[in-house]
Amino acid sequence: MKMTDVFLVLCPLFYTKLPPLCLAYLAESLEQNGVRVRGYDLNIALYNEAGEEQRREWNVQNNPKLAQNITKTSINANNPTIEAFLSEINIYRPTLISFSLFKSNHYPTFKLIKIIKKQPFSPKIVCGGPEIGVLRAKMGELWLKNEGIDAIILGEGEGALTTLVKTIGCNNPLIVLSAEEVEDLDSIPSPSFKQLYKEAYDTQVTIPLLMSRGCIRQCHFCSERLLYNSYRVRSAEHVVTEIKGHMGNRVRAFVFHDSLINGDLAQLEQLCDLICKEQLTISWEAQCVVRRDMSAALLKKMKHAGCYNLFIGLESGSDPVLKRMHKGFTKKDAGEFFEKCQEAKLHFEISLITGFPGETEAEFQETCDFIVANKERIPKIAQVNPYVPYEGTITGENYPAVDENTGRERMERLVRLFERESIPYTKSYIGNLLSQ
Ligand code: B12
Ligand code: SF4
Repeated sequence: MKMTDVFLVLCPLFYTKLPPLCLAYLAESLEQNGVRVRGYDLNIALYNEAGEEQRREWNVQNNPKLAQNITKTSINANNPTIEAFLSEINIYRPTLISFSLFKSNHYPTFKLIKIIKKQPFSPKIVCGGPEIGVLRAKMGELWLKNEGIDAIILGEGEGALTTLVKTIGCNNPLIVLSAEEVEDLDSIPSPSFKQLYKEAYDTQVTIPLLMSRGCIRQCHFCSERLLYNSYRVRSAEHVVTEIKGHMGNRVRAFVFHDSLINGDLAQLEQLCDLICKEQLTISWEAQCVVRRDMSAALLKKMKHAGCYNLFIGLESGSDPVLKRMHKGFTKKDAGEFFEKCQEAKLHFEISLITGFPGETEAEFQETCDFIVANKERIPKIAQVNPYVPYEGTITGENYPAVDENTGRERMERLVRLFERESIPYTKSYIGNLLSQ
């Protein structure tokens, strides 16, 4: 008897401190449409087996070496986690196995697909997630087909995956579907994580949330535009109902995974008002952009609604660099925004990029001066990285490239400045986007 339609799988490397939103969203949507689902977070399962040193390297870092190492040592039929997973394929005989592909996990994913294809019962394989479009553009469809993939879905997978599982036949060419963006985010069922809440998550105390998809800005160094075409936001009621559901499972801490929490100020205000009205005692953090039109009053409301930290992409303290980056604000706007956060007693952290194309020594010095001038307002520097061009970004080709060494050297000079001026910063996030 057929017991499952879809296995949803996430391979390492992926962040381990929060359960993965991609699996949770896809699982909930499929189930709502009558599809039987099983979730396999192989990332967390293999992390739990790993030694202490490997665990330290697992999170946050851009670490293709570790991904290759795990591919060699753990992704094989002798590994107990993989063996158990393969035997479940034979027990539940799913129609489809879905893999979520990120830059950080494609080596292990492709090896596992090859192993699955050699099993006596080998279901169709579908891949989606942010890296699938990048790989298709770089390597082509034939290459993906040769890796054992039967279908790829570009974009938000909720609707398209449901359609695919109900229609997939035995076509030979690679099926390529472009998912349509869902206009009304309230129509997507909120993730409950129940498909993932097995042993690994019993102790989970923090849950990721999503209020919006997309971004209102178009910074030239950012690959966000490859993921979403338009900015959409959920209603406050929909988000609060989800929060209350998690609170029923004793969860009180949340991290918003939105590209920015303040894309729609009216909706953000409604969310804060509703959290306060319903007296939900929760804490949360989020990413946020500098906005001239955001008031200190709203920042205070956020604080009352449980916000304890904001991550703000400043990137530079020089107006010509900010303009070239297309950040949409000036250093004056940033200084005033930080002052409002301070007035609201809202803790925040900022990130910086060194060596963006065209950045002159004088412009870099302006950033140093800005940081020093605002050191009483900025509670912490979260992250500093030399500029790295990503696929799909506008690399600033109209400006002379700053060589890699200069970018690194400026990053190191900033760190020395933080030390000298006693400005708090997160050591592990200095240069963390550089390949290990
Ligand atoms: C929050 C976040 C983080 C957090 C938490 C990470 C986590 N993994 O949960 C932190 C800060 C730790 C982090 C770290 C990193 N991150 Co990050 N992060 C994000 C962010 C802002 C949100 C992710 C999210 O939860 N989205 C919401 C969920 C629902 O969306 P989703 O996962 O994309 O899934 C949807 C679709 O992709 C699709 N889908 C997914 N799987 C599948 C499967 C199938 C079959 C189908 C059909 C569809 C499908 O449907 C899903 C539902 O709509 C995104 C940017 C963004 N706005 O999405 C970047 C992003 C995911 N991060 C990225 C990167 C590069 C990193 C780092 C490598 C950075 C670094 N060098 O340190 C590390 C890697 C850490 C790790 N090992 O995983 C890139 C990934 C690019 C890529 N091509 O893979 C993104 C896309 C940012 C970007 N624009 O470049 N990140
Ligand atoms: S860097 Fe942030 S604000 Fe700029 S486009 Fe990307 S997600 Fe939006």
